[in-house]
Amino acid sequence: MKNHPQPGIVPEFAVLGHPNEGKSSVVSTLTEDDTIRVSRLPGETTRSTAYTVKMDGKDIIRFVDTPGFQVPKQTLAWFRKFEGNPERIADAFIETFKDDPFYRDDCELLKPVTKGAGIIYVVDGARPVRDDDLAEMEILRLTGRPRMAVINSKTDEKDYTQDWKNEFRRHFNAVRVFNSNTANFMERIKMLESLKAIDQEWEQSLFEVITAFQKDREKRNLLACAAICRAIEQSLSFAVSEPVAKDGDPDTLKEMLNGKYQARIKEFETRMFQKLRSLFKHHLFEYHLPEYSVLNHDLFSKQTWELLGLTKEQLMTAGAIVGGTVGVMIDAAAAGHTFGIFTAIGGALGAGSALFGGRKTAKNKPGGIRLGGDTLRLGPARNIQFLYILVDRALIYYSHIINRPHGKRDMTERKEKKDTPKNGFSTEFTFSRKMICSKFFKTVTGRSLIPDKKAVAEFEEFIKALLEDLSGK
Ligand SMILES: Nc1nc2c(ncn2[C@@H]2O[C@H](COP(=O)(O)OP(=O)(O)O)[C@@H](O)[C@H]2O)c(=O)[nH]1
Ligand SMILES: [Mg+2]
Repeated sequence: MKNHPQPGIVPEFAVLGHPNEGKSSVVSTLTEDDTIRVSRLPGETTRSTAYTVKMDGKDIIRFVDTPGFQVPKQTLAWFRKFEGNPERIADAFIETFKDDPFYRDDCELLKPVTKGAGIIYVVDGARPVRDDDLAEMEILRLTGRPRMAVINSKTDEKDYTQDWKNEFRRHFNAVRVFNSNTANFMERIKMLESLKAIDQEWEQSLFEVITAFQKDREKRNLLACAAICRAIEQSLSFAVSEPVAKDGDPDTLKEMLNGKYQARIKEFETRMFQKLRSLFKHHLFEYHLPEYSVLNHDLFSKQTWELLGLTKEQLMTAGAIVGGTVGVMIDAAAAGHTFGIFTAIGGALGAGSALFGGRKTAKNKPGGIRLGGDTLRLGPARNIQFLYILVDRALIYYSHIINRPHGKRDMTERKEKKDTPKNGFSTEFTFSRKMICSKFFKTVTGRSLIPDKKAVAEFEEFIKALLEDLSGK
C-alpha cells in the first residue's frame, strides 16, 4: 500500500458502500459533474472511475466512484483470516481474487484504496443497519486507511441516523450527514473540512482544496453578477421603433412593436439564465424549474408582477394590465422631435402614464391624428418596477441554480417550498438600496440629467453583495 499523498499530490478519496445507497450521487454532487450515472437500479456502476475536480486547468481533488460491495460477509471472512502484512491486506485480497467473478466488484472497489485513496463510506440513513453493513465497515477498518462515514438519507420518512452513528463510532475517524440531493456549496465545504480531520497528513492539501473551491466560487459569483447586470442594463435601455406609414394603423403597429420589444427582453433574460447555468455547471440536463416557481410565469405576465410584489394599486395606476399582459412603454417621436402620437394615445387612454397595453387603445382610437412622418417608439423602460422585476427574477434563478446539487436527478420538489421571500427580494430592499437602483435606472434609461458614472458600478456592487448573501458566504 502506498504512503499518504505528498504535498502537491492531488488528494484522492474512494466513495464506497452498498449498491444503491447514493455513492454515485455523492460523487456527482461533490465534483459538480452531472454526467455521472446515477441509477435507480442497483449494480449499475461496475468499474471504479475517478472524477477529478479541475480549477483553472489544475487538478484539485479526485473522488473515485466504485461498484457496491457484493459479498461483504465472504470478503470479511477472508480479511479476518489474513496473516500477512496488515498494511497490504487489500492488495493481497485483490491479488488472490482478481480473476474470480464471485469477488469481482469487491476487488474493483478496493483498487483505489490500495493506491492510497482515503475512504468515504456512504450509507442511506433512512434504513436500519444490517449485518452486511457491519461486515463492510469491518473490512474498511481492516484496510487501515483513513476513513469517513457519510449518512446520505434518501427519504425522510424514517430516520436511523442515530443508530448508524452509534455503529460508525467504532469504525470511522469521522462521521458526517451529507445529503447528495440537497447539499449546497457550504455543505460541500464542510464535507471537505471533515475530511481534513480523518488524517493530519491531508490537512494542508485539503486546506488548499478548500481555498481553491472558495476562490472559484467568488469568481463564478463575479461572472454571474456581470451577466445579471448586463442583461438588466440591456433590458432597461432597450428600445424599438418603427416609422408610421401614412395610412398605417397605429394599433397594429403598436402591437407589433410590443411583441418585438417583449421578445427581445425575454431573450436577454434567457441568455443570462443560460450563462448562470453554465457557470454553475448544469449543462447536460435540461434545467427544469420546480413547479412552484414564479419563474414559470412569463416575464410580462400579470402573475409575475403580482407575485413579485406590485400591489393592485401600482398595477392599476400604471394602467398596466390589459388582456393579461403588462403593457410596456410606448413613446412616439417624430424625426428628431417628440410630439403627437404618444401624447395623443396617452391622452386617449386617460391613464396619463407611459405604461399601457393594446386593447384599451383599440377601443379608444385616437381621432384626428396625422400619423405621416411619425415614428412609434417603445422603450427604454419608464417604470422602475420593471427593474425590480428583473432583479427579482435573476436572483430567484440564481438561487435555484446554486442550490441544485448535481447528484440530484429527479425533478420532484417539496410542494410547500417557495422560491422567494414573500413578494420577491426587492420589496425588502432598504431605502439606500432602492436609491442605488433608482440612480442606475435613470442612468441606463437615459433619464438622468447629469449622467452618473458611479451609478452602474454601485449597482454592480449591490448585486454582487446580494449574490454573496444568497450563496451563504
Ligand atoms: N431522494 C433521494 N434519492 C437519492 C439520494 N441519493 C441517491 N438517490 C437515488 O438513489 C438511487 C441510487 O443512487 P446512486 O447514486 O446511483 O447509488 P449507488 O448505487 O450507490 O451509486 C438513484 O435513483 C438516486 O437518484 C438522496 O439523497 N435522496
Ligand atoms: Mg453507482
